[in-house]
Amino acid sequence: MSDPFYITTPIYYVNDVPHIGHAYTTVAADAAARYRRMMGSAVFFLTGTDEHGQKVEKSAAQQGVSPKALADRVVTRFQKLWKVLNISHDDFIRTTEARHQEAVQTLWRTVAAKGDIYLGEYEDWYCTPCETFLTALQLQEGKCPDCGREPEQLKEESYFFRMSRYEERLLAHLEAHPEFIQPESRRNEIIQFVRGGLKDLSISRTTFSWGIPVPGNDRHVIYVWFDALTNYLSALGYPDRTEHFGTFWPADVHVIGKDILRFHTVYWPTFLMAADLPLPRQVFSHGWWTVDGEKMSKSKGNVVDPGEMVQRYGADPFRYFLLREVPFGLDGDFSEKAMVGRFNADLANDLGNLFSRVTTMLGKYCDGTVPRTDTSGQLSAQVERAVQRVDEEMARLAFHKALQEIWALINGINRHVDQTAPWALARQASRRTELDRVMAELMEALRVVTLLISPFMPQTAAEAASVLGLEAGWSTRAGLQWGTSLASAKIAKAKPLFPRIEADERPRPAPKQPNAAGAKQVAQINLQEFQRLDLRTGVIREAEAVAKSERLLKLRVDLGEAGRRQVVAGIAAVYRPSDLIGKSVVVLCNLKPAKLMGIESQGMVLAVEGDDGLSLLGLDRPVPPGRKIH
Ligand code: ME8
Repeated sequence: MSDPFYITTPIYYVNDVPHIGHAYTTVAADAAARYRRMMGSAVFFLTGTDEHGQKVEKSAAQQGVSPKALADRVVTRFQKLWKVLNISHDDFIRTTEARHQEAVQTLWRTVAAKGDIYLGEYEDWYCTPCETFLTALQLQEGKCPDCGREPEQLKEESYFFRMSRYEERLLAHLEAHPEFIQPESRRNEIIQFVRGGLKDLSISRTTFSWGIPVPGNDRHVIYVWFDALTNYLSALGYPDRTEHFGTFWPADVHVIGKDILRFHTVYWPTFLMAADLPLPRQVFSHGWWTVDGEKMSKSKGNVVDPGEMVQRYGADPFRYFLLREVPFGLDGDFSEKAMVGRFNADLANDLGNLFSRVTTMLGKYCDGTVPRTDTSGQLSAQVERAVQRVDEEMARLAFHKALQEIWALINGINRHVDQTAPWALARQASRRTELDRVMAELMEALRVVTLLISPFMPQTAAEAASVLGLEAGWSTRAGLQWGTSLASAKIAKAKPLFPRIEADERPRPAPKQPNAAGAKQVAQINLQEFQRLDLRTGVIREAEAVAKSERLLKLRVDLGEAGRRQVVAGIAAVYRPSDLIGKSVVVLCNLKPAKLMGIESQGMVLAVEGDDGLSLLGLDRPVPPGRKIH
């Protein structure tokens, strides 16, 4: 097997559900992994979740569950999303797994045995959202310089890592290996930081307990970043020096967002130096997504749910958009308008059209069979050049450039169709040989395009490959070579790969959980229209399960002067009848009565789908039942 390739994503915190930023890093790493597999490398692609630390502990406490229960719930959200996005990771590591905890404790012991860990006292600041120790000098007007939130002051016994010892060695490494930090601009920033002096790093905490115990002193838990970074080793079987470990360590590239660059290019290499382990070859830090020009945040309600995007546009168009829209390494902005624009222009028009017009012509003029003939024309040179350039761009993780090259080729092939005009050749029997040749060349070009898009759009490529009748194992380095492998192949009838999205038309029904971006596209109404809804406050007086239904509860809702009504609600998965008695709710009273499981429902209680299931709409302050909502 030729050169091994080990690529990783960050392991994501489980205090929050996945969003577009997580999807971005993971899709990018996936495209790189798939490309390298196609080129014949032995690839190990790792992702996972970061489940310890104060942030996760806090979040779990707020939700009234144990940190492990929170992790167990949120991890499935990540795993499901990676499935729908067709992420081809070889392993998924969770930091609560025994294999990881052992690795972290061994790394700790190794560094301690070197004399690089000592007990002291930490007296400074800590930013929990960033899981970062800060000095008073670093604070900006009392706030964390990275996230702008207020840090807490700590004074506690702590173990320290002698990071200062590695300042010179790290600088020398950064200078000798310009490829270590990419892109270049980020490298300078880190060199400046290290030149400013490395202090010893606090690497344990005593004031909370959700973490891996320090070997020999379980009053302390290991600092979450010492824990998390070690995942890149533990997934390979460290501390056992297995063949697997020997094959894949050091990692070829850690793909991360720019928010966590310092942890990966200062802390991580110095931990590894202390443990006498080789350093990763590269850390690639990509840019930051905003949404409709604004920072993404829960309070703004503009967080983009990748699952929703996949539902609306499909996994491949979403993957394509993420990697094509923004140069890898720079910041970018997400909007559905831009997404639809790319979909129609690049996917429906350029790629989709090319595929359908060429296969349709083959059906018409060649009876669906690829002519067996010489194909060494002008197209072959264009394709060979594109393959070469894509390879160069992928080596630098310049996904946007690789895609530009592929699209330049697609457009070149579309022009070739126009220039050779097979429909005109088909009208003259004397030009049969020429027509055969043009069609064979076009089909060969389609075949190579299918391979080239496969790392980015695996489903579409598989569909195209099946139309072309390519055999299993079609995506190989050898397959990228121009040839005649399709000669005499019978081509299936192709469905359009990307039916166009018309302006303002959603390809799928409105999502279950519209976010702010989604809400903007819903048609506007005026006040009179709103007032047609008879919305009133109500109080639940009785609640009982509905026989044979796991979803429904039968409620009796007090509407004050308007009397009591029977309402059937699909909330049994989240609410127990006994918890509902006395609860204030919002009721839509003029909804036409309907029968649910044979029981009449005379209205609807309003609820919203949260990340963990339904939540009933309530009132902020006590209000008598029956009041009209306006
Ligand atoms: O930092 N734009 O986990 P995390 C682009 N557990 N990428 C974004 C993004 C945005 N707006 N928001 C998040 C952690 N990301 C640690 C990592 S690794 C040993 C431990 C992506 O859940 C980006 O990759 O906060 C960023 O680095 C990562 O999510 C942070 O994920």
